[in-house]
Amino acid sequence: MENEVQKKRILSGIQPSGDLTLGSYLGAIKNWAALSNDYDCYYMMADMHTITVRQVPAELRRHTMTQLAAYIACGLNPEKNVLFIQSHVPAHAQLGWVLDCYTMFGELTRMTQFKDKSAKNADNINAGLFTYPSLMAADILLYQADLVPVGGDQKQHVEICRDIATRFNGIYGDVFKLPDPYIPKVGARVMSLTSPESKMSKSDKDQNGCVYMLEKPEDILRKFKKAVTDSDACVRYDLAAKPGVSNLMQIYSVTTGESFEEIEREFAGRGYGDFKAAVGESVVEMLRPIQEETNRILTDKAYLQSVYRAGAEQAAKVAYKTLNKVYKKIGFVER
Ligand code: AQP
Repeated sequence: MENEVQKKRILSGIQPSGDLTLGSYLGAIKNWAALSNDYDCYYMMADMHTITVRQVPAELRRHTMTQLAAYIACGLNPEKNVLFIQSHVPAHAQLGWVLDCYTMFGELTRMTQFKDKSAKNADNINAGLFTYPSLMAADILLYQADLVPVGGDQKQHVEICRDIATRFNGIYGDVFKLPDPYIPKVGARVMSLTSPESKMSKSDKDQNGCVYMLEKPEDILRKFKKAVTDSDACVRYDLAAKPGVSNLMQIYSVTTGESFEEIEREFAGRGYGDFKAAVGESVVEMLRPIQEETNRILTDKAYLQSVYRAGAEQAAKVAYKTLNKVYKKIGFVER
């Protein structure tokens, strides 16, 4: 007799809104790969979220496929993880609409991402950008996820998801499992190399602040050499007073496994030049095998297609089970 303990379930995703960055890797994908053995994992390319900001269609397709190849190259084995494209499982849009009707206008206006993105896209403050959190709640709740691995910036969206689920469960009984955010201790917020007070983002206009996962080594090294520091000339962790240096220390700590104290000792009495070069080298070495593998996988279109098709099929099975339950609870007539 099989007596397997039910594994906890994980759902997460990244928007194919640009080339993946070091932030996407350290804040998300790297941690996902470490979870595959212990959890039942669902990872998506969140293309539906991506169109809240205007995209070039061919680029969106390219980013989606590259992202899938990168997921696999980073160690997300499609045999052990369900890898799928969000728009291939229409239940996301269907539950998203239902949850829109259980999400309050006031709640959505408090979301920092909405405020940030509407400031950045003042000519396109669309309804989708505003209701992004209820679609994200649908993504998570469809799979009855226990945990949602996200960078620190997405914590607020997991919290509103819990609020929406609690409200819905309060009316209809225990339909949704309440998910918890799962935030890495180091790497949760990789900041821009040129303006370390803002997050490193795929869609950042300032290319020098952003290190891309598939970028050429010489460009990566150049960007780290130019990274903003301070006039203190001392490698010391102090997020408030030394945001640039602290960001570089965080990156170096994840790539080498050294603690902040060890890094401070290693670079004591040495200039920032040495330190920045070392951080750059460590990132290049970390990304080298991932870049080679991503480029190799990208040449095999048939394989990528088989992965996302199988992923959508597996995801849909779980998603529709939840959606059917929701439809029944709210009073929709069964088809
Ligand atoms: N700089 C970052 N540091 C740590 N984690 C990060 N994440 C993104 N950037 C960083 C984490 O990656 C996951 C996917 O995020 P997303 O791409 O779906 O949305 P985002 O947070 O809006 O990412 P970007 O790069 O900033 O995209 P754009 O520029 O399109 O808005 C999330 O878990 C996020 O925390």
